[in-house]
Amino acid sequence: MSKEKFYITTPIYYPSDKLHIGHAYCTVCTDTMARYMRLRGYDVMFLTGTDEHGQKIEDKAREAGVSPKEFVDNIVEGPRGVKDLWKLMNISNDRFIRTTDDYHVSAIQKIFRKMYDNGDIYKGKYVGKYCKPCESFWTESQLVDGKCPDCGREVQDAEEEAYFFRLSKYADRIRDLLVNTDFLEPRSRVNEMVKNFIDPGLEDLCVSRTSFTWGIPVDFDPGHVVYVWIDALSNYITALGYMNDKYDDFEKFWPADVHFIGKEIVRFHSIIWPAMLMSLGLPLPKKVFGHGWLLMDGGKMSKSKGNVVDPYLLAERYGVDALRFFLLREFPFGSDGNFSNEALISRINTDLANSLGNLVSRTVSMVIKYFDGRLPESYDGVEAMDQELTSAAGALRGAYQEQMDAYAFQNALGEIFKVIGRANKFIDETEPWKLAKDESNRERLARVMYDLLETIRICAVLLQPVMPDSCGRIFTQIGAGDLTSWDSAASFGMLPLDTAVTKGEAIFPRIDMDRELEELEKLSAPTGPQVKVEPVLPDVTIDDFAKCDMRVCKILACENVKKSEKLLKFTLDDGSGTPRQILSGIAKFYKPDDLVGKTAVAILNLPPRKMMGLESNGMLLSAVREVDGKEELNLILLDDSVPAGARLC
Ligand code: ME8
Repeated sequence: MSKEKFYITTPIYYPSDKLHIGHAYCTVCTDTMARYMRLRGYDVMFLTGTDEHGQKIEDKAREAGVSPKEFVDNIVEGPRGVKDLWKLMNISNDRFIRTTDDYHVSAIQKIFRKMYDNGDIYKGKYVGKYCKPCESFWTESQLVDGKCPDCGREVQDAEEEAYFFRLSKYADRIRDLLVNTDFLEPRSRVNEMVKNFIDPGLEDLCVSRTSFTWGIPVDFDPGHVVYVWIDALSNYITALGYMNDKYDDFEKFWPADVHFIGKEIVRFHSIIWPAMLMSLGLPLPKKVFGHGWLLMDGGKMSKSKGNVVDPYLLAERYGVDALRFFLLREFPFGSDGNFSNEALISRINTDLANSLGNLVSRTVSMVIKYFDGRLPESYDGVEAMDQELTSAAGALRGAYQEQMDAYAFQNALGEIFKVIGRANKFIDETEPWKLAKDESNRERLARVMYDLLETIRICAVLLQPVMPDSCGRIFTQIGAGDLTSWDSAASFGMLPLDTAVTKGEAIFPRIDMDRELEELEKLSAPTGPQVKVEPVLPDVTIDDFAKCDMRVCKILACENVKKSEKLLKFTLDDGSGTPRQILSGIAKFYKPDDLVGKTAVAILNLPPRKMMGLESNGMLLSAVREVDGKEELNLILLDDSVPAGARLC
């Protein structure tokens, strides 16, 4: 009988910066689901990859002085890049797609042409707003307070000839899909989509660009590149072989069982993606699940905020499995959660070191101490000592499955740790060290040990999708042999009575919280000064700019203003022949004598202003920024060869 299929995907990542723990979160969750379905016996296809086109990458590459392809190659394939990270995190993806792969590029051109040929893509003129960081087009009505509704940043005016996709045509079908089926989860995200995007009226989507080149060219209209989201979303089918010969798995695996994605890209996956598939005449994915964000101090992690957490650092320090476990156990999958080093260490100590690790090492040590490492072949009819424990362990697989099938990883792990907690309590209650003192209790003692080993085994079988390596080590220590399958966890008592254990190293060592927090702080402290970069202000016109009369001025004299700690009084040659007086609040940063004779820049046409009884006619220009929380300032000084009165433009 052929196995049932299961196709699961992560979003494909933008290789514009190194990935952070938030990216690892989604991939670890997807990996756990894929491993769980493999454990259940499914034929799994797990796809991940990178989304490599678009203006943002073109800009970043230019800044770095390399070609866009070189830029993304380094982040995807280079040391400590995306692929290295997934290897480190033990991600078991079956396929990795890069949207710069040739087969994907030509498939996108065919997909675009197919939608053009069937009338769903047409040529028009785009007039609207564009958010560069999100690479998203918006209409005026979609903006929130005039800003990008996704990221809250400033948007730009955009007008150009472009191709459009008839999204509006699919509005009713999409509404029906969202409202009347379980396509999108959690359900709260449905209301968001309907209220924000469908109710105001779905407008046709601009799906080509001409203002940059780093994208997949529209083959029948060179000069246009395909909108990056059309390119990116299609990865889920091109990676199976849709419209290409590279793979031949489309018939087998499409439609996807679930796309796991972050909440900010739900709009693309639950509105645009199904509409594209409808246009292509393809079946829709069975489910889209929009998970929450890992937050730092209540805000989203982002490189520009400087609050990203490095998964390499944590995995190398505490072990990949401990980090994977933390991500799944600590945060409910559908909601946001606050990341902190303290929560990570405390979770590792409580659940892994104290609870699971301790249970394994105590049990194995006792079997070695009391039975020389091997339990007897029979216990002379001694029944399980604790019905509550054995029935909880026997029923665990069912309870766990119910939660896993609902993507409730936190609860699924919660079920396992309830049983682990019960087993630790069982040791305290039965006090094996007392039973061991009396030879007549030998069978009862063996039964206690057996119940513990079997409980550990069942828990480890079910923990495998989350901590594959550590479970392998547990199996070795408790002598589980090949009893590690899904079927072997169906009921209590499959482990042979005369199981032999092997002492090994502690699987989850306890972490010294205070010392580690201090270390982590040091390790993640930025090297070099931290400069706070202010966001760019809204646009002004060139005419506005031209109204500012900025000139080169020679500093003829400079002195402190009496009774003022801040002000310096400058006498300047602005080229007009009449000396100009300007007061500037920079006394904290310069000694007057050091500035005399220097060449500075001033804006001259500001209205005169009185300070400390003296008139200031203009303002000297300085570069100001906040470094490590303190204001720093540099007066703008030019080469002395530039003459007084020269205008800045
Ligand atoms: O969105 N917490 O790529 P991306 C949780 N290329 N998840 C987070 C996160 C955080 N702090 N930060 C990012 C893209 N993510 C597109 C996808 S799919 C056809 C194209 C998640 O690299 C984010 O929610 O910006 C998203 O699901 C994923 O990382 C990739 O983000």
